[in-house]
Amino acid sequence: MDNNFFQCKTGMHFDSFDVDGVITREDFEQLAQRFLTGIGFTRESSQGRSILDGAGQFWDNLAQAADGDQDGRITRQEFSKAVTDGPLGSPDDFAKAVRPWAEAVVQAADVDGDGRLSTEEYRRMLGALSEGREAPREMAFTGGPVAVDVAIEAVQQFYASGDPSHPTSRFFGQV
Ligand SMILES: [Ca+2]
Ligand SMILES: [Ca+2]
Repeated sequence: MDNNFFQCKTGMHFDSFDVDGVITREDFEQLAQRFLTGIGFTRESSQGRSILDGAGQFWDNLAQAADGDQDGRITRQEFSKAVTDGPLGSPDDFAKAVRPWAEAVVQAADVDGDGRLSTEEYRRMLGALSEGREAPREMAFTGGPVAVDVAIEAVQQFYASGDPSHPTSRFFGQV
């Protein structure tokens, strides 16, 4: 694996979470809010509460791994350190940190609760995740329902893949 690619991509993660030079719990609440708006649930719905909770756990995992001075803010430097030689040093580590968020996203997307995402449910999830940007075409399932487990892995890869050839890697643009 090209580790520079992974670091470059996670640098872009930082940019995608950050609006003011540091990432905080608030950025993840906003991530959750944007997803909820995109998929059409309110914060007060059971899906809304799960999404907010999943985003909070995603933040907790990142903070635990990267907030070196534990001031509740992850600076770019702290983030780079965790990704370069720290607890977020591999795509697997990153995928683990993403997991609670990925689970919450997929469960919310499974609107009829049948344990699978139909093409339509999957498409809505992807649209809400990519927030209006063009989603990777390869992530669009055309061949019928996808088991929840498989969809959770796809969302983890969406954030964590360190493989430049992985289709989801293009989500963050050319690197
Ligand atoms: Ca800090
Ligand atoms: Ca379903």
